Amino acid sequence: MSKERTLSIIKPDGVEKGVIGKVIGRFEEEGLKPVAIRMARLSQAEAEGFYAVHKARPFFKDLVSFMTSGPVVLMVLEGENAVAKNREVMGATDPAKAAPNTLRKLHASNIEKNTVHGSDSADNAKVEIAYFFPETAISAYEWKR
Ligand code: YYY
Ligand code: MG
Repeated sequence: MSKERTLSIIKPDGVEKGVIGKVIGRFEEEGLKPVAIRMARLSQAEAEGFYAVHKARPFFKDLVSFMTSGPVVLMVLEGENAVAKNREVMGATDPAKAAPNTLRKLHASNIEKNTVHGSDSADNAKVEIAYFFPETAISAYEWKR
């Protein structure tokens, strides 16, 4: 086990449904400590760059359009095995296939409007965190609870 960081995004549907607090609260309960948080409305170029790996996929255009449709909450989460832990708490990409009590099962509407993003590997997490946050915007602190 090692302390790790991952990038989380509360997508426009999560912001619109008013579950920002519920999602962040769940991360805190699960040992995923927010060390940077910023609300933003992504530009088309930012969303396209962020999801560049999916550029050739049939859902790319709709994904970019959805991700720019309203504000998002960008977060860096820190914790033991944060990448895998966050993916576990998020649940499967398609909420219909997501395990009970995962964020996507609880809040997502469909495979596109699926409430949260999470990095899928430690290497990608580093790239995704740097895409949105300079190191100086990340706050180191310890939990006392
Ligand atoms: O990492 P994760 O978000 O669980 O799924 P990805 O396969 O990386 O796809 C990124 C994003 O694209 C997904 O969260 C929704 C959207 N998407 C889609 O709209 N339709 C698909 N068939 C697959 C993915
Ligand atoms: Mg992914």
